[in-house]
Amino acid sequence: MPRYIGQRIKRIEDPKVLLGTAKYVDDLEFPGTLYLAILRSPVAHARLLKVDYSDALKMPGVVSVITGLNIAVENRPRNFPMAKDEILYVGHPIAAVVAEDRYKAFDALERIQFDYEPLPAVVDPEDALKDEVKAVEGMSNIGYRKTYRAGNPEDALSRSDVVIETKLEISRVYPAAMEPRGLLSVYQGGRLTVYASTQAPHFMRRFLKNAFGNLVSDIRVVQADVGGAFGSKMFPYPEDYITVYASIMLRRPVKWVNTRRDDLMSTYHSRGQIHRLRAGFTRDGEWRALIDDLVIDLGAATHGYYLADITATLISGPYKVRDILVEVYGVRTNKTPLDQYRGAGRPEAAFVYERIMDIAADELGMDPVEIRRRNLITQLPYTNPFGHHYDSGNYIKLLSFAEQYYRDFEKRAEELRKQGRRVGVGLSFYIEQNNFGPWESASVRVKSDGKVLVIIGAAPHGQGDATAIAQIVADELGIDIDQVEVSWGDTELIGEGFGTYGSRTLTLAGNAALLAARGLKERLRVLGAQLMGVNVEEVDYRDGRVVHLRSGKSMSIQEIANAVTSNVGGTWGYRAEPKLEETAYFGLKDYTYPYGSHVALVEVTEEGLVKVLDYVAIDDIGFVVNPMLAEGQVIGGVIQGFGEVVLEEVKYDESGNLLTQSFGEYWLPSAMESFKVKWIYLEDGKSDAPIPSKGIAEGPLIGVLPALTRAIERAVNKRITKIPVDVKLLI
Ligand code: MCN
Repeated sequence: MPRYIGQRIKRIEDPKVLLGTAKYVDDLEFPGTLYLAILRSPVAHARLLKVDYSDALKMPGVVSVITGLNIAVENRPRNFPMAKDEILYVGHPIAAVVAEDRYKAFDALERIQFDYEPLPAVVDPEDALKDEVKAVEGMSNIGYRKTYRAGNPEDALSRSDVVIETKLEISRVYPAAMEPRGLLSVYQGGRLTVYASTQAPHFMRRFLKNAFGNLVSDIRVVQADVGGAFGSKMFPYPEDYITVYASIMLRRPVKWVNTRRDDLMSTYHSRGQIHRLRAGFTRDGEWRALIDDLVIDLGAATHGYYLADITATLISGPYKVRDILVEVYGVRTNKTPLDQYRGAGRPEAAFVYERIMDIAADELGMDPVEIRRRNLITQLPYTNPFGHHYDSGNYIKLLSFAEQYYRDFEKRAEELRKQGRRVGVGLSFYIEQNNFGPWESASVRVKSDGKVLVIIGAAPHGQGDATAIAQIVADELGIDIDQVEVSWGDTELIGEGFGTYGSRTLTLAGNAALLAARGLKERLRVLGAQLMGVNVEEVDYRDGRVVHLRSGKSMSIQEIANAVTSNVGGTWGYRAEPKLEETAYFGLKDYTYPYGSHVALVEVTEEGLVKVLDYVAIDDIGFVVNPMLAEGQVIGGVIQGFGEVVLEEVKYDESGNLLTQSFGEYWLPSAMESFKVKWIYLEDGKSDAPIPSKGIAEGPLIGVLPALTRAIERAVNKRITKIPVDVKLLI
């Protein structure tokens, strides 16, 4: 019987955070560290004519100024981490000052003169599509173009009884991690060690190796403690390359940490999609066809286009519609480049298919639950029109479960409406795609004190995966959880790995740890038998002991570890290698597809504030290893989603000036807006992994957008087609 998995075990990660002993990049100190500050463009689009940094260089404490850094950086604007001859967005790095302390570095930025000739800025993504004014000189604004076609959508649309035509907008948001991005690059004795606020150290090493492999032979990347990432610290940024370059050139440790203002303009924004669509339904609510023009606002680089691919291929969500055309246009604009944020393309898809469901329900006079029931996929596995293999579960069962809450919330809303209050209820159903692969690694090792150290290639940064993985390993080895330690985030601890993203860590690293622990049991049997002088065929591993079945003799893990690690002379000979560790890699053949339904009861006050009166999230993620950790993800994700629906929007003026340069203008949900979230989980949709889990971390942000939007729509009784919702305009 497992003792730990399935239980609400408290997080082993928390003591250092609570005690203030966690070390973020900015807490790390090396003797002789230099500080790097970035001069960023104040204009959106211009020809850069001249950068004069001679005055800056004369300032005391200034060591170096870097401009026009020219190294091959995958997919960055024109492959340069810095503006060379063309400025492409507000915040585009123009120069970097390296100085003895950060104050001197920032002071010196003010002494750099640069001449530029303004160019017209491309701001509106639909204007960009016209391709008249160029966002990047000499290049088409259409940086990415793809057609997704399935069935015969034109025909299916023409044969529909009712066609909904609408434009839906999901604004740009900023993935607001509590800790801004930062990096400390230490070049010492010919070796490069990079301490980073990253969610994927092995990934970062691959990128840095490609950029600097000709200058340094090996790169070690260490993940410092990370104060949140939400997808934004997955790929390296221009500043990372600039800082690493500076430390290699100067042969000194160099530290750069973004200010909040810099972070708001340089951390890649996300979402930024516009859908102009026509959706065809039969009179009794069957969704038959979709034709959608998807414009994604890529900003000043094209690397974020894959988000539109994810949205397009999941645009039918959990529904049976198969006649679909999505024309994807990825447009360049003079804005901060776009990349992933929690959910990465799936929240956008869910916003679209769930808006379609609710609008259709209104147009057809149908109940929102009924129209969904009518269209939900009933047979799993199911291959969707663009090749996603929805693997397992029971959508109808989960919907019926959610319906009970929906009906109850509706009753309560009715009562409140009688008192003259503006109240609405929203229900969403969503599908999630996760376990982005290809695999993850784990090593399990017995230390000299007999405790078990698990090292994973993934790099959690707040999710609590270490606790869940300790639960898995403790159960597999039949030992107490306090005998298990989990370590991660250092490319030197484990050879290869990926990181923590795509709601993959528990399933991929957790199962890798399980397989490694199984291997370790074998090693312990061999060593135990050897040390007891008996045949290995005659021993069994049972709850932390190797037991000789005939005699009842046994040795604990501690005793075996002690014998092996204190054996100075190696006197027990050469008959077995004293190997007390095992490494395993685990990957699934395909993605997994959790699903869920969110139900919200919302009031819009006289002042135009959105108050969530009740909220329930119901998910099926297969086997849940630690319900408390999963629930934590749901609560955080739902509140984050409230921000996206009600508060958060990156804003630019028509010249491309960034208007949201502080938390005064970019509003995040605070304790004031937060509300209680009830989480319920079903376990019908298991994955194929030995521990048959799927991911939870992004699902809540997918389910919340359409549920809250609908609830607000019902409260104000006006159709909503854009998030964030400008509630004050609607009341
Ligand atoms: N879990 C579980 N049983 C399951 C699935 C998960 O007990 N069947 C638990 C896990 O043990 C883990 C948590 O739930 O504690 C989330 O696990 P998982 O779904 O595997 O997701 P990841 O750990 O891979 O998290 C990545 C995900 C992503 S993609 C973003 S973005 C995001 C998110 O995590 N960024 C976060 N949540 C975040 N939470 C914090 N605090 N900070 C971020 O930057």
